[in-house]
Amino acid sequence: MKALVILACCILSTSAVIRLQKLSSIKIPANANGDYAMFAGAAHKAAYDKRNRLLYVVSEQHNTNKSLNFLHILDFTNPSSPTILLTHPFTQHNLAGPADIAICNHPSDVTKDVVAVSIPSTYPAYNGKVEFFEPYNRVQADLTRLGVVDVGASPRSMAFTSDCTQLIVANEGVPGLDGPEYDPNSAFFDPEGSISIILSSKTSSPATLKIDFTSFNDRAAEFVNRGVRWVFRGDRDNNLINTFSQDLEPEDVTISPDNRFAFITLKENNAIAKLDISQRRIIDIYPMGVKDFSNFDMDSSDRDGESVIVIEC
Ligand SMILES: *[C@@H]1O[C@H](CO)[C@@H](O)[C@H](O)[C@H]1NC(C)=O
Ligand SMILES: [Ca+2]
Repeated sequence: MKALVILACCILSTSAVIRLQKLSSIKIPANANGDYAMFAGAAHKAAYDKRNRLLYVVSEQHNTNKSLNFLHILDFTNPSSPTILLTHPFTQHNLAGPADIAICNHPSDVTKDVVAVSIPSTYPAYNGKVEFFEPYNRVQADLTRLGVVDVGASPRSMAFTSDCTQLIVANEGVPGLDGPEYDPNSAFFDPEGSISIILSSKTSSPATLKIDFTSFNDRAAEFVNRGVRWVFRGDRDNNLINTFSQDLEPEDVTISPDNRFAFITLKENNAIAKLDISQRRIIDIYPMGVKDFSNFDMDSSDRDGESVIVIEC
């Protein structure tokens, strides 16, 4: 079972202390029968629609059992007792379940509000999609699908510019087989990590741009020297070369308040990429450096059967 816990925040201005207080919780079912289950990933990612006081919750992607992939729409008019208004299944052939959900509430124009769901392919080698919806309509009790577009391999996190006209998508490009495990013809493949920019998502076939990291390949040594991790470089015994750009894996996106830049974490590479949104160009990759543990207590092994706190490393 996975439950959403709803917290209320009260800021005490005199001392600037933030205290969180539990208001309510709601269980999210793991399948269409309404059953709850442990470790089912029923509540994986959420996005809040502040105009309509709705919470959109997607389940974790199930590649093999498509009957477990959902978007739930919750009524948050009263956060003390949220309810599920609608459950939308994702059952498309060749696609896994949703990886992330994003909503844009336009500052002044309600007709520009839009919901996006990123959906990877069943096999990581292939490109995924982003599907667009109108926000849930309470009067009609209906979720209208606007359209769907192709993005890069294994799309994950997404962020809208504040005017809702551009959606930035991190396509992680995780390595894996290009077919089922039992099929001897399935081969290992590591797709390019990339960023998609989707324009005017409220049309039935929005324009998209895809930006990858191949232009950084001839500077790979420089970035590695600065601390960017290039984890899998290939298997030379088997003549497999894996480039720097294939190894960079965009994970989470956030956009600067002035909408000029997107910052994209490259988790596996311990780095952050900076995208100039209007120039459509990744302008730099910043290494995150290493953490000095010498002043922290740490239990560095889960295999010794006990908790040994190492005081000095
Ligand atoms: C998929 O999940 C449903 C709902 O829990 C279950 O009834 C079904 O047996 C599962 N199918 C497979 C192939 O695991
Ligand atoms: Ca990759």
